[in-house]
Amino acid sequence: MSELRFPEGFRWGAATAAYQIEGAARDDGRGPSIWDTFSRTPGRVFQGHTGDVACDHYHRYADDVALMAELGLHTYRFSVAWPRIQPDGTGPVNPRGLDFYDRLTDALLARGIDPIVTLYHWDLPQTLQDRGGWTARETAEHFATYATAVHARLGDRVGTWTTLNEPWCSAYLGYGNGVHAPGERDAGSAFTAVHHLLLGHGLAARALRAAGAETVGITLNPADVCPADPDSAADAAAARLVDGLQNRIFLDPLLRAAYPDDVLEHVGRMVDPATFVRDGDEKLIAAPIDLLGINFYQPTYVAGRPGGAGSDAYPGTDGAVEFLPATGPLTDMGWMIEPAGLTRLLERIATDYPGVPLLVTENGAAFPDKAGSDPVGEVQDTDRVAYLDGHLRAAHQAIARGVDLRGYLVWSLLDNFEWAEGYRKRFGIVHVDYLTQRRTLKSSARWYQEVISRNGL
Ligand code: PNW
Repeated sequence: MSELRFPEGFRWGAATAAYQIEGAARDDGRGPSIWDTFSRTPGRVFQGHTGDVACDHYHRYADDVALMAELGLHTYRFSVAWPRIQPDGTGPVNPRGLDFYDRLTDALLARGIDPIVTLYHWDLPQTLQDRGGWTARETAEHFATYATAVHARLGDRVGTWTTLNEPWCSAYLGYGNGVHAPGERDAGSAFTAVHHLLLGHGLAARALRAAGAETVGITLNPADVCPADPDSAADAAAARLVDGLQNRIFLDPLLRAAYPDDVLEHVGRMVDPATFVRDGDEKLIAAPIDLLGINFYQPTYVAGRPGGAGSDAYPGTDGAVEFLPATGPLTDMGWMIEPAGLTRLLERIATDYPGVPLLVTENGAAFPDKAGSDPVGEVQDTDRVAYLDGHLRAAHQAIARGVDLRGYLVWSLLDNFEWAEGYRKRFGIVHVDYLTQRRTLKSSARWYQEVISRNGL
């Protein structure tokens, strides 16, 4: 296959999230988060798995940073656990919680790895949930206070800050269909949460900027929404609706300072937006950003059908939309493998929302360990190599077509706690044996190391 080079300065890295890898759920004054509560509630997570121990990264971070250095990562995206910093979500900071991220940051910098901090990857302090969580407006304000506290400690060494990871998941899976913490099921709550998450982002982004943060952004999981039949007007309308619910409801207020009218109208069938959107909010949400993080896993195909089943992850789509089942080769999540979706998505965002540099903050795949592969030697994950190779070619194609894509972060560095799926889904390029906490590079890690060193494929 022909050689493919990425632009000079392209940033190669990997991503993780606090609750998925840290463990140490009760160490050093950490308070409980909604994911502790959720995972300890029977029936919520596969086989009752929790993040209590996870990859024990809290105690093994130095070894994990050494692994990153071995792979040649330029950058590492990790999240800060809010309940380590403010155990109750408000009030005085817990210095021992900040100490951990201080040590981690220093370890990364000592190896020449540039940290990217995500301030919120879903682990809301339980105390704030008890006061309404993201359905309560005050949570947005508390989030900005927390962001300021983390920046005060790490801002002299961390240049790149993202506020939220995938607010779509927090709102729709957390408050809409209950698949994620806090497990609520109410369309009105989901839309209220969308707004307060965005408001929290805007307030935090502005506070970070005022404190001198170099690069401020947010990470979304926008969908590449495709009509089942490109010639069908009904399918196009369905695609437009889903695009509104997953993409424009976030991108428009963030980058155009206004919710789209068609989205407000759809939301209004379930809850009156005037009950949570106040004058001036959209302007606050549109605080300037320097970077937009894109997480991409698979495309979404929809058809417009009266009586269609819809999806409980997209409130109000029942009776109107049919989500097509994934086809072709699937990952262990049952997700489709269609790299062209990444090219389409990046081009679409660059076209419709020009002027913001993009970063792929997550892309990767879960595959089971193969029978016959030898975790003590190396896990032969050729399926993951093929997935990553295809998506890097797709990213390269977007760059060739003019998209300002600054880098690519693989999800994930380590096998980890895959939310409602527990530990049974493995996304890592590094294998984790949860009995011994032994890390073993998979062949995808060796392959990625080579990609980074050549800056291409
Ligand atoms: C993202 N969906 O989650 C998260 O940012 C990661 O923490 C997670 O491990 C990774 O992707 C893999 O799942 C998602 O239902 C969870 O569409 C669910 C969905 C999308 C992303």
